Amino acid sequence: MKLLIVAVFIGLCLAQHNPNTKPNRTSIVHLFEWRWADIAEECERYLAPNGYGGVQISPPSESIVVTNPWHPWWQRYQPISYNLCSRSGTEEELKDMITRCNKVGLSIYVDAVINHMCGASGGEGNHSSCGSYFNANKEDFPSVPYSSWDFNDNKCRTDIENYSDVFQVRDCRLVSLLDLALEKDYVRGKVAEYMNKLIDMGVAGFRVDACKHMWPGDLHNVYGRLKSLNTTWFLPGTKPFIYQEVIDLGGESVKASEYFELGRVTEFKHSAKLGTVIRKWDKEKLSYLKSWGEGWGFMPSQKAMVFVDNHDNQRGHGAGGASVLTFWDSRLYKIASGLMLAHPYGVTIVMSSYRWDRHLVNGKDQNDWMGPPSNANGSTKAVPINPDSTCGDKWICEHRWRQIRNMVIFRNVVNGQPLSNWWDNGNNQIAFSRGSKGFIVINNDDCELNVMLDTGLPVGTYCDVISGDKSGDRCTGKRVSVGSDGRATFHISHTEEDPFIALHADSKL
Ligand code: AAO
Repeated sequence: MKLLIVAVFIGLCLAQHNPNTKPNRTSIVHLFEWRWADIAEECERYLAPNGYGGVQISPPSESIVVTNPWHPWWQRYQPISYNLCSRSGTEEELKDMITRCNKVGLSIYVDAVINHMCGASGGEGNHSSCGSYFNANKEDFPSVPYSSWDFNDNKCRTDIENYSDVFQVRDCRLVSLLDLALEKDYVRGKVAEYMNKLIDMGVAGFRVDACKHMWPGDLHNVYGRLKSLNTTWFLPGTKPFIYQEVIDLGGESVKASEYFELGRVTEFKHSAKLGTVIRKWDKEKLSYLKSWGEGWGFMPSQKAMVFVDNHDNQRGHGAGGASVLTFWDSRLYKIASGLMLAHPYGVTIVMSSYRWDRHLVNGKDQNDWMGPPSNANGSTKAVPINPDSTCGDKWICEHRWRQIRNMVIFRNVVNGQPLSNWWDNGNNQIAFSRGSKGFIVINNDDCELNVMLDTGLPVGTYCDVISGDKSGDRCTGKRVSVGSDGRATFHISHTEEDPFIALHADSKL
């Protein structure tokens, strides 16, 4: 019994579920493939003033450099060492970015690739982002160092073929990536050393890659070795935020729930289902969202990380399939983002992408490997900012779209408020409030919306933050008058580019 109490206590101490964002900053943006120098600028010039809480960065560890295909984005998911030079910049640039973002109140989350090293066919040489020598055939990575003793070959030397066999999933190779033996004290130590170095540099937490392929007990041990966060930026004793990538759409041997105790977990059902509902596939309707969240069989809200799309499923990798909404379907994408950010479920991640030459053949993108906008030598291009505040050079910057940015602010304003005043027309017109702080109305039907609704808001005139912005006492978008009874009349045509309206306490005129 005593032992059990101690075990529970240790479990609670390890529970790293708090995103460590500044108060009332609720959302993280994934600046996929951005250079460190650009992220630092973006924290200062855009993310801080617009209420973002943190940034998920692409893997900073040294990776293989692949030239066939030409510098694919996924080369960064093949570590060669834990040195910190990557396609996004040098260790100094990384450090500078973490410091500058922290200074303006933005937390940095590192995508930690600790399940494996490069692919078995990675070859031998110095084709790595810091130029370190390695030999994939011999499993020799001297810059860590790891040798063939540090891999799971004694358990399995083949690729995962059967996802219903838990031993295969966790001991064999994910798409031929050399699988680290995380049960070994030495390997655990090296991984923790890498993560602790980043903690010392000031990061607030980690997205842990491919957790399905690691035993929860091994992760428990590694997380247990992590330091508290750097006290220059965080309160003494603050644990790193951990969110684990586990794809669980049901029907496999590994369950997301096995990882709940260790940190948050990515809820892929949210991404797949949100796309299905907004596309109105499978006879789904917005009105069914009344029970969105746990009511749809999702994991508990306090364990969930949610997103409309991620860097994998926006290009057909990972899971979610064709229903997943991306910037390519911008109208529906904005509705999906609005819904996710208005709804209290989970901790939200906004995706920020780059455009590539998508080439679909029978639904499969032949160019799903294409990396970020690059120079001839493969180095990543800077993100230029246009005078209208959009991004140039194929950087999409969804996080700068007015509708998405303003819904991130909406989520901050309504933080902690319950979902209330639900209304729907039995079809694809819905509305709900977050307590008395915010209200959203969506029309995804093929007919007009004309209705008077209880908003839960105090009397006054509000600026709709989807069609415009409040600036001073002016509103560049639609105005909505809420009566002393909390009711207001809404008109939304189904032909509008953005068929939804959002009002909140700070958009009151
Ligand atoms: C590249 C090449 C490979 C080559 C390899 C080594 O593409 O051909 O063999 O190098 O040389 C990324 C890319 C990979 C790339 C890799 C390394 O996506 O293409 O391989 O970098 O460069 C599984 C994992 C999940 C993983 C996902 C992609 O469980 O952890 O695959 N995501 C992370 C990262 C990702 C990265 C890695 C891991 C590796 O986010 O960017 O890979 O570091 C099922 C399973 C899922 C499984 C998927 C895909 O999903 O449930 O666990 O994800 O299959 O294999 C329905 C089902 C759904 C199912 C889905 C797809 O939706 O309901 O459950 O279908 O079948």
